[in-house]
Amino acid sequence: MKTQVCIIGGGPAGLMLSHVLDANGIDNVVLERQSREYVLGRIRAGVLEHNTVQMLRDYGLGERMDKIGKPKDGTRILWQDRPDFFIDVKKWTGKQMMAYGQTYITEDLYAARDRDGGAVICEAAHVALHDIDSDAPHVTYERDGATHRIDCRFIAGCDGFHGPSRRAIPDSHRREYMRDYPFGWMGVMVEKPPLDDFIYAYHGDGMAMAAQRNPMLSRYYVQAPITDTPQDWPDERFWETLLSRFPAEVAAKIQTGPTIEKSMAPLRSFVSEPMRHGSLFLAGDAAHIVPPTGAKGLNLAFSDVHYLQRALVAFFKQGQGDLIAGYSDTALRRVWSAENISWRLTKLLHVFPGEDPFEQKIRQNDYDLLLMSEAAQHALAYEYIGLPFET
Ligand code: RFL
Ligand code: PHB
Repeated sequence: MKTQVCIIGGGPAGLMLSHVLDANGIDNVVLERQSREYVLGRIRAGVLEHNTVQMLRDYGLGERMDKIGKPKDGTRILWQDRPDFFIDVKKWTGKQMMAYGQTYITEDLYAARDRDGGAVICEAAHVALHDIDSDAPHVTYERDGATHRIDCRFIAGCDGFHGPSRRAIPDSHRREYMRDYPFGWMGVMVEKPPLDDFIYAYHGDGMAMAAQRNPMLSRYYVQAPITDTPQDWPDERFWETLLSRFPAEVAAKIQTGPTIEKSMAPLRSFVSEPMRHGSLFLAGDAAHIVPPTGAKGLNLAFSDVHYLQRALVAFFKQGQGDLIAGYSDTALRRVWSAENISWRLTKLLHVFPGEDPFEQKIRQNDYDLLLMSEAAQHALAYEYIGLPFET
């Protein structure tokens, strides 16, 4: 098989890139290791930045989002024994966020690929990249007991943190920056109406968070030791812990019940530079991971796709290579700003095992600055909604 762009990974980054390239008349094929049902069964992000919302609308993918998604003016922070704070993105930036789950976006993207006759090959095993240093790379994979080959001009590595694309770049040309946190987020899904706002709650025992998917589906998280598994957190323990970390008047409004999903998400900050090597581009989690504090992971995947599609369209349609050459630097500027805010929010809102009273005082002082200073409120809102795309 021959195509212009071979996209490895059928998560949000790969599917969105495929959709946008197709809309620009650029031939592409998506190779996904898992079945479609598996990909659609994953429960992950729930908050979209203004830029992501705009991209979905611009490419005809906004219909269901605008129907069932919930626009949000910001996110609330509650703090044990301190006044509440609202990250007011509407007030400071004029923009809104959208509560719309990654699962819905992936469903919308698969539906659009089906409708437009996009080539998405699921259950592609042993995907391997070849000749990425050349102008004529190829990708091999196995399916139905046979080995297949796709020749292309470019490869887009959208295969997440564990995929083969990043590792295809020689170690000597790749630098990785990593921070693992000693805790994770134990998350549950429950079929009960959510609270009105997204809420991060800081408590001396650890963070808790309230999120939402739809009017009858709530998502909650508690900070837990990294070694914990869902088996360590029977529903009763989860709810007791969650409610104890929210102020009593908010806890009273949380509707608990039997959970329909429970999983542990480790927290990690990670960037691999550069995001291009020869004919291979990396986008999304293949190149970087942020901790969920700040909800930047999915939004960064979309921002990479924005810069990458722009570069590929300029190359194939106008014969210009400068955006291809600049892709990595441009994408990385936005990546690092998201890494920065996610890291700072993670430090602000979590209890770190072994931290001393000095670190606790500094954290409290960071929060007090937010309560006091309009300049600090403005700066946080600006970073939280995500930087504008560079033109
Ligand atoms: P994805 O979604 O991981 O998709 C990559 C796709 O590549 C496929 N793949 C391969 N395909 C072919 N051959 C191979 N060898 C392959 N290896 C892997 C995978 O099956 C998959 O379908 O990356 P993408 O598209 O870059 O999208 C990024 C987002 O999914 C991610 O940033 C967020 O979901 C991160 N994230 C969260 N972000 C938030 O903003 N808020 C959250 O609450 C939130 N929760 C989460 C998360 C990520 C999690 N992970 C990665 C375990 C919770 C979890 C548990
Ligand atoms: C979610 O909706 O699951 C969610 C929202 C905000 C976050 C993390 C997760 O920071």
